[in-house]
Amino acid sequence: MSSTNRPRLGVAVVGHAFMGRVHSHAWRSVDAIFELPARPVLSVLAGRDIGRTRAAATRLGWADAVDDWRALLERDDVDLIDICTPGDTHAEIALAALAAGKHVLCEKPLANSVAQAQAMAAAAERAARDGVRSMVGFTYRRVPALALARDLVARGRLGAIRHVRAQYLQDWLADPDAPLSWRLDRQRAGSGALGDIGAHIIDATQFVTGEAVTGVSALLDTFVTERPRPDGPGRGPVTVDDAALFLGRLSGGGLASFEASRVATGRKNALRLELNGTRGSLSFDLEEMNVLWFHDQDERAETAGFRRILVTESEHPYAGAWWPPGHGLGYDHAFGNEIADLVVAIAAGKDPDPSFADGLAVQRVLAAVQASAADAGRWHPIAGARP
Ligand code: SOE
Repeated sequence: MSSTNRPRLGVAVVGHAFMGRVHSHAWRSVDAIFELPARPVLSVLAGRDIGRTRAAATRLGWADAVDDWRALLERDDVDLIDICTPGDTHAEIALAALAAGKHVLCEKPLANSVAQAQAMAAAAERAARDGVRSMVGFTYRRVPALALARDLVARGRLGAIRHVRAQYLQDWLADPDAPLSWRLDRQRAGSGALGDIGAHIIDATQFVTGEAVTGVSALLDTFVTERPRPDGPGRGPVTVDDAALFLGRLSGGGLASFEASRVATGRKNALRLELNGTRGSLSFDLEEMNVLWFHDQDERAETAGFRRILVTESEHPYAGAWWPPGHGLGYDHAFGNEIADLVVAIAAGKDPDPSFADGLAVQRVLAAVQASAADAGRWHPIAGARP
């Protein structure tokens, strides 16, 4: 369809730090890559400081800048609000946006508490009745290799899932002099490595297996308890975890282990997932994100073994929209895939996934991990667990 006869989808992003930049880049490029049923228009970037927001808007390609997200609610040139702010603001912005009839994309974790996530999921369900859509940004679902992993599991190629080994390892807090930021403040972020990156491996596990985490036993630790204040002398308290380690049970009967750390020296962005099923196994590492390893247990022992699949063929999820086989994708492409799916769902009048209900499901696991860790690692079942 040519750009003239497609409806426009006016977009606003709230926040212009790491996530705001990645999302802006994806909104700007997505229409050039995918054949979309609506044309995303980069209407407004919202921030807190108008000078900095204007500068970011110019650089990132936004037509306008505002210093209060509430200004977006009344604007006719905004159909969708994309929330890229710290977790303590997600619920307020998302609830107001949905009430104003704006579609919402919200970064993960969905909220800072189960109560907030419940209110958001309920509001999303109500809004969907009026055609207003919402999605939570578990972007790794749109990495082609993980989408392929899910397809293989759904097609029964792994049989019954016995084990999931999930890790998300980074090292940007290994330096004890790395400064404080909102990500180290429990009031703003909800938790540390747990919510920031642990949320991703919980969602990836539930997404790839199609099963729910039904209970956990957990340990959390903060190795560096005070860090330099970024804008003043001295050090201030770190109020979140540096690392989270937990065991989980899956609704299909399998066993899962989870490890999230921001002090794992040498590991930069290593989201690793290994699944062992009765018919085979899969292994993935985000630091080599175009590759999926697959072992087929039904093959003859003589030649069986982990096979390296380069997930860049047009048969593979999302890959065909991008470059020729072998010309791999990177971190930002998954956001383009996510946004393309969102635009298609909005135009088709369908609910995109992951939904706010999926975000709530992850939030329940996060809360159970925190409760278990505060309770000497005792087993905490997850009420109403759903994949
Ligand atoms: C966004 O999806 C995100 O979770 C960030 O918030 C993390 O900090 C990043 O390391 C992984 O991606």
